[in-house]
Order: sequence, then C-alpha cells, then structure tokens
Amino acid sequence: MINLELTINSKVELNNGVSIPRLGFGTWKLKGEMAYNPVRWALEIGYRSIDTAKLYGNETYVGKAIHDSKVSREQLFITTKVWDSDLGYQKTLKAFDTSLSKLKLDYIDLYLIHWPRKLRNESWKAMVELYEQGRVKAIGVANFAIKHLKEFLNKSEIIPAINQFELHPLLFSQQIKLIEFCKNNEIQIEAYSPLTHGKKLNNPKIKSIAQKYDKSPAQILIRWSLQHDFVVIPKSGKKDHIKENAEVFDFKISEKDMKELDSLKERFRLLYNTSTWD
Ligand code: 1BO
Repeated sequence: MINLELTINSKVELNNGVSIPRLGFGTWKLKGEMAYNPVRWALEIGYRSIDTAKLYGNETYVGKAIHDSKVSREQLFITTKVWDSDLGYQKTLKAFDTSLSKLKLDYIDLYLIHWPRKLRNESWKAMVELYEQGRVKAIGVANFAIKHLKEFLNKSEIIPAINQFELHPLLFSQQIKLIEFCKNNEIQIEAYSPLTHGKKLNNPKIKSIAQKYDKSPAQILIRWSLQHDFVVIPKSGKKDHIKENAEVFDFKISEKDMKELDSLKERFRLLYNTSTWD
C-alpha cells in the first residue's frame, strides 16, 4: 500500500518505539571536512537524519556542522557505526566514546555494527549495554545477511532495530529474501547507495520512468525506496543535488512502474555480498 502522506518530516517507528526519519542524508565518501558544507546544506533544506561512521573519517566535521546549524538536538537523528577493527566488547565501548566525542554529542540515536565480521557478538553485548544506559537510543547492524541476523535473533533479547545495506532497483531481486526476512522480523531496512553512486542513472528504464514523471533518475530511485517502506539515505556533495534528492514527496510511482523497477535484473552491486561470510 503506497503511503500518500509522506513528507520530508515523515518518520517510521523502529521495533523499540524510537522513530527515524524516512529520508536521511548519507555521508560516505564525504571525507573529513568535505562533509561540513553538505551536512549544513542538508539541514538547511530540511533533512534531520545524518548518517556517518568511523570509517568515513568525517565525524568531527559532521559534529561541527550539526552544532553550527543550530537545529535542536531533539529534532536530529544521528547514526554512526563501529568499524571492523573496533569489534570486540571493550574496543566497541571505546570506539563509541571516541565517536561521541568527535561528534560532540552526549548520545547517539542509532549505533550500527558496520560489517558482520568476527567478534560481532561481543560488540553487540557492548551495544546492548550502551542502549540500556540510554547512551544510544537504538542499535542495529549494517550489511548483515540472513544468517547473521538469525544468529542475533537467537542469541540476544535485544534484536537489531535496523539493517542498513546496499539497495536500489538493480539489486532488488537479489536482496528479496533478505528484505522479506527483515520485514517479517520487524527489522527496519535502511537503503544505502540508493543512487548507485551515479553509475546507473543512465539506465534506459530508469531514465524513461523519470521522464514520464518529469523527475530525475535520482528522484525516481529515492521515491522507489520510500514506496517500498525503506528508510533511505542518499548522499551528495552538491547543494542542488541535495535539494533535488529531497523533492520526492510531490509524486508517486504507479504500481506498474514500481514493478518495472523491481524487475531490473542487472545484478549490479557496489559492495560485498556478505551472505557467503561466516
Ligand atoms: C564501506 C562502507 C560502506 C557504506 O557504509
């Protein structure tokens, strides 16, 4: 069922009652101070959710941008992630403190395990502790395959609120089982690299659907994610693109065109398929 009431302020409630904006701003590849202006612009335009990670090397600048923006803390939703080299109980606690201090915040809205590497279970224990202390409002994972999610569902009382993974129409058919698994287990799906890093914006099917709605291919890809009930975090370093990416609430893609997009079986993937990882 298509939600016709979506706006830039729309949120979805996670499995622990915390709400996350449906549209967020991704900062992967905006390294160091390159993240500052784009985050300022995104907040000016009306985005309230900012996604960063230790790996991106920009937490200090994301922190500065959100403080300089003067948007109140309660209105913001800030996500960061624990990197592979910080997995393990003690290391995760330490990494969390470092991220918090770089961002100059006293809590994080969402803390994610970046990849399902060894020691993820130990990290999860640390994250549950941080969650119970109220230092993070929700905890989740990124790039987890079904088997990694099952392991957490079987072992922990607190289950991931989110699984963030690469998702766009060109990968949809390969991720369908994972999508269904997350939906059936109340794990919110968050789509990263929804714009394929620009690599597939020239796909003829996406272009022709974009022309039909008088929208850009990027807007079609973002709207496609929203209509699938995914949280979506497009990234851009350009102000006009950041604005354009938020102008996706004044149209809807028909069911027929959604199906056309769903069936783009290009098997295009930017990053790893973790379903073969232990
Ligand atoms: C390797 C980074 C993937 C996006 O978070």
